[in-house]
Amino acid sequence: MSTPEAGRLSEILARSATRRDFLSRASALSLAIPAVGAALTSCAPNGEQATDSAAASKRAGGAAASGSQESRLPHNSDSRLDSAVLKQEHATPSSATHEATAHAAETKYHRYDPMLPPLPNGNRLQVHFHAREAPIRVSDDLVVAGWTFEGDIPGPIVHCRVGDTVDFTLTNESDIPHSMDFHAAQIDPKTAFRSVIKGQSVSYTFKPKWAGIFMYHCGTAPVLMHIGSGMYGAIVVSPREPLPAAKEFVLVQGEYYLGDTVNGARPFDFQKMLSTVPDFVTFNGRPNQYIKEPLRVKVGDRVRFWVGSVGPQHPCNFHVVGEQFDTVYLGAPPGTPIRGVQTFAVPAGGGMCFELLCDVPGEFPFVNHAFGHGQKGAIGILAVEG
Ligand SMILES: [Cu+2]
Repeated sequence: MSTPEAGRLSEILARSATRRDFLSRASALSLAIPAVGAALTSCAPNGEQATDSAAASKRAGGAAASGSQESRLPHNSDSRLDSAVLKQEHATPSSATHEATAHAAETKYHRYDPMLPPLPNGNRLQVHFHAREAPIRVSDDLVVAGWTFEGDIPGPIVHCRVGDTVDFTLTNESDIPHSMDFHAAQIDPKTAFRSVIKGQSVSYTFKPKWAGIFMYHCGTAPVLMHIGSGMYGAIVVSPREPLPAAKEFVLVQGEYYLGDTVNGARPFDFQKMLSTVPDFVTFNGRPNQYIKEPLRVKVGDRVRFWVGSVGPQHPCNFHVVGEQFDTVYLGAPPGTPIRGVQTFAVPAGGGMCFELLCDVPGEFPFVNHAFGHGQKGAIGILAVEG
């Protein structure tokens, strides 16, 4: 970072009186650097959205933007900003905003449905997500102060085919700026993945080129804080030629780094995230939820697990106790299969597809075989009924 930018950063952070203020300013800065001067005008209410959305969509359709147009558009900075910002900050940022903890005690638990949702009719899919802070009950005795897409952790599972058109819009209902980065998109991230402030939206269109399970996440600085506070999910892109019939489940592994309870909810703690030692590791946002309520299939069923790890730090060393995968797709199915696999690691920020044929009845634990992480909640039961 150049000296004038660093000086500007120090000045703004010195004025950050509260943690919430810090987060807003840190996020707003991500809109600004390296074009600090244009930053806050990029957040001007009304009028901007249609222009920006049109520009992003146009680009997604292959049209090149001129250099001058690009320099006027708001965008996220590179990730070097994150550590630069946090070196200046003495308070410990956490996700404990008012909205993220309000009415925490009354929040109800629900199991996150792991079934792959059906494909859309036609070749076009409209997806409109809202960035919201909300308390989420992830077990009987634990509510977390979440930053979410659509009020849950993870956000909804999106399902489409290779080559489908996905029209995506994010509307921010939170005081902190947020954004959306789809790993299934090939698009200019500076504009499509840019942050928007409360009340504003960003729209873009993409056509997934490869099959697989791909992470989506908020990309607003500090990215670690936004992913670590729950702003993630998965899109499954099926190949155009259907894979063999199977019971299809989506498992998104995510880690929780939690601070002390505030207003009945435990906030996500940035300093703890930096330590990389999580309190919980979860499949679909709740520790041990599929022990309590297993995935149920029948003998003879083929099971396909779409497994993603959103991290923010750790891989998922995916294994099913008492079973073997006949097929693991390292890349886009139906290509790149490997056969006869006991365990394979899905990297943080990655996704893979695992298949097995359930020819033996029983209760089969599926785990992160890095057992410290299994012990912390990344475990469930596949119940095969005869
Ligand atoms: Cu965010």
